[in-house]
Amino acid sequence: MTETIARSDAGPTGDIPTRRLFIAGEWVDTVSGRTFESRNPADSRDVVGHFQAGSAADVGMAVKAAEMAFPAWRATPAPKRGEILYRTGQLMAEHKERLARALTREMGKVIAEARGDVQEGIDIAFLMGGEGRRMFGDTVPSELPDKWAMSIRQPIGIAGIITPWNFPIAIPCWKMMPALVAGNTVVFKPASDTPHCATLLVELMAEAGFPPGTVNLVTGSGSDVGDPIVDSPDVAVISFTGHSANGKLIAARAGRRLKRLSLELGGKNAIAVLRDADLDLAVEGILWSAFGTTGQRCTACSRVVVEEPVVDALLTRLEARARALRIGDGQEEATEVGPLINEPAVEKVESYIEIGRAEAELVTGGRRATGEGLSDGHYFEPTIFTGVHPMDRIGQEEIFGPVLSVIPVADYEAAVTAVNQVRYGLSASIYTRDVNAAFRAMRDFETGIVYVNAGTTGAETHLPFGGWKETGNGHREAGHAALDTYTEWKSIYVDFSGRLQKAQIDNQPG
Ligand code: UN1
Repeated sequence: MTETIARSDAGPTGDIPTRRLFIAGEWVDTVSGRTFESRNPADSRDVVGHFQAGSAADVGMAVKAAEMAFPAWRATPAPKRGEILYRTGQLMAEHKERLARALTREMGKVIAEARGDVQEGIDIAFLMGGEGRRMFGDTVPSELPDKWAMSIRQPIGIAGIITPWNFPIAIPCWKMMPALVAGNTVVFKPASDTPHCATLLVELMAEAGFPPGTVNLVTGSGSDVGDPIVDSPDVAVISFTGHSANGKLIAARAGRRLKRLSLELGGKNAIAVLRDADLDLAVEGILWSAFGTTGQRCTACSRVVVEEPVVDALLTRLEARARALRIGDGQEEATEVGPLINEPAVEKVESYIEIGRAEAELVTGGRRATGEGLSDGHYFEPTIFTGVHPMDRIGQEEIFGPVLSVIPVADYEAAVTAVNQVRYGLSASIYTRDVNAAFRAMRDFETGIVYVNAGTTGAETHLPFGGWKETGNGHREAGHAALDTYTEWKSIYVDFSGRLQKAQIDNQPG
């Protein structure tokens, strides 16, 4: 493994390694020679590494490599492609602790969650490895005699994979594993906040045996690397997870070339708490969903919609527990809330605190977290507002931080209206002991994911993941639905009657 690590390492700058791009099976420097650094959000003095600041020229080479690799890769039997995914999953499992430690250092989430992030990558590698043996279409009867009808999936070509920093191992795997098992080749641009995680993942993929050019890594900014990938006439499909504003810009660019595009964007996920709910259980789910990953999940709970009779009881418990959460470096097993990703994220959260103070009542939090060991990190206190109206800005806009809005409502009908009255539709949850109310919510919530008596986070990799409305554009990740993003359907008819048979005509009466 030491040897593999050395390959991405262009040598130290002082004590700090400089990592390279991965193109055509080689670790290479950028054409420009420019680099950028990645820092630890728990301690901004800690430089994780220097990374290549790629540009359109590097993207061009990566796309060329992916293009050259495509014919042989698509011709490789899918079960054999799947075996390389299995090997990747095995290597990730062997290196799970090392990956998780690196992930916490670069992204900040607490170590238990970092292990979960890596595990989610392992799960999808194995799931999609299995798809190599199962990538089925339909075989159906023809309406005509002596005629065969079936459909098969085929790869699209080069997949441009643009990923966020909040799940820096899991999300690249969610995207690359289905793309690769289906026979596409990949140009991967990770978030500029987490290039190290991406590099470590690609090192393992190279070691697992992906042929040169099937997986290419280009680090750098969205405008210098992401846009050229989206604009490249040779990249056939784009998958992007990130902010809605960026998703809309990408959609406009990709639309000019009618590219296949899978978008996974924002959320404003709600937990509804009915008056009959087990409030202690609800508190556990709310805290975990709202303040886990410091609120930086697309699935994070940022709204609690509560029936009025239980608002006070719930709020008392929530406030006490939120105040007691241990804030600190995620490397410590006891830490419950790690830092935000960077200084602009802290400033964004602060700006919403100002908005919230004008709209509602601050219950707890609302400030940068201070104290021993926190002064060099991007820490923020778990924050709760109450008396929030469903249409208030803090009840409507994605904050992507540890800020929770409590929205009192009169009854179930008002709760459903509030849950649905946002432009996003990723995840929603209901706490109730009433089985009828639970089933109504399963039907009524306008979200791609619904939980009953559980928080809004924690989707598993074998069901479709994605949202309604402005959370996306109708595509789903994970599950076998992910293959729809990365394959073209081909319907095939074989006529073995030896004569011309006309569908819709020959078999009609008269
Ligand atoms: C995301 O935040 O974009 O369901 C992904 C969850 C995780 C995935 C979140 N399994 O919270």
